[in-house]
Amino acid sequence: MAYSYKFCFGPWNISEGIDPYGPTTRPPQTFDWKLDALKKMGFDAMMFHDDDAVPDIDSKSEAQIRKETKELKKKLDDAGVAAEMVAPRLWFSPNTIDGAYTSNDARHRQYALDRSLRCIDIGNLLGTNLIVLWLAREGTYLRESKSGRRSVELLVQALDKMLAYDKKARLCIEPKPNEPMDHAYLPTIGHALAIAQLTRDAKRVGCLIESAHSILAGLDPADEIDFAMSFGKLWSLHLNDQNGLKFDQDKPFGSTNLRTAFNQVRALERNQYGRKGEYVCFDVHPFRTTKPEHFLAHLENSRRTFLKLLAKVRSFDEKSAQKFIAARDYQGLDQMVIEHLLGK
Ligand code: GLO
Ligand code: MG
Repeated sequence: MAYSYKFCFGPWNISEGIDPYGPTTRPPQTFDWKLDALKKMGFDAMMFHDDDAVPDIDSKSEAQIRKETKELKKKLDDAGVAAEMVAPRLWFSPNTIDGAYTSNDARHRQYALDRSLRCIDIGNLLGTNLIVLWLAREGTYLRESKSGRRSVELLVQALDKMLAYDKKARLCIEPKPNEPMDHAYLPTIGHALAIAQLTRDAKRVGCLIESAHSILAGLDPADEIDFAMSFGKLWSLHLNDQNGLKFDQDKPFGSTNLRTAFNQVRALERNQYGRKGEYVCFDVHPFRTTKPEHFLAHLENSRRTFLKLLAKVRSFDEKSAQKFIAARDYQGLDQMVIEHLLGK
């Protein structure tokens, strides 16, 4: 039976075009502008970093954090927009230069943990128990600087403390193999689901697949979706696109490889992603060349492409495909897929 998907993005996805080689190319927009845009475009939810919810969070008291989070919740309620998740931004502060949970400095590890627990509080006030952990700096530039074995232990300790702090929190690991690190400790969905097994409550540790991150790991994002969903562990999703093994590009969904995008939508359909309330989020950025008047095109286009591919998935001639498969005529199957995507 056909069902529909719910869509989401984060305030950071309306970005200004800065890159390591040049400044911004578009003016910044306020949070209210972004929320209004999300609502007008008919998206269902917003994802948050802890400091998207409470700017300058490190300089604020717990009482102030609660107050500002409640104000945000009211804004979201008035707009009829849900908070999908909250993620601690553990890669920006002077305290996380050497990693967060795996820093060699115990004070910095404590900072990361404290901030993660505040993040769980923020999630509770915003009505979500989903905590996304993109472990940006948990890895090394220099292999000899940390012990991989000890880093796994430190990661498990940190996850355990979060799980113990709130019995309802669900931790959702977003793996990425590199960037900013040379090598990250949890580069793939396999790693994320494996480390979940070492924690005190594996049921509450799941994962988030980002298309670009899978591609950077040399994997097929559709296979990652099937794998994670075989474990019932795909709790969120960052669809986007990526042209090979380069810097993280966060291109609009389907922008580089339509067939890979088609196969991701196919995997989502066959596994009934979204049935338990999960959202399809787009972690995409405007091209640096984008003019301010086209500020939102990458988001609208990503959803549009998703929906068009969904129609392609639902109209795929499965019977004919099965005939090709039974005859081991994969040449025929290949052409059938290509022509289906090309259309009449
Ligand atoms: C970067 C990540 C990043 C996270 C976000 C949520 O490569 O994709 O955008 O998804 O910070 O934790
Ligand atoms: Mg992401």
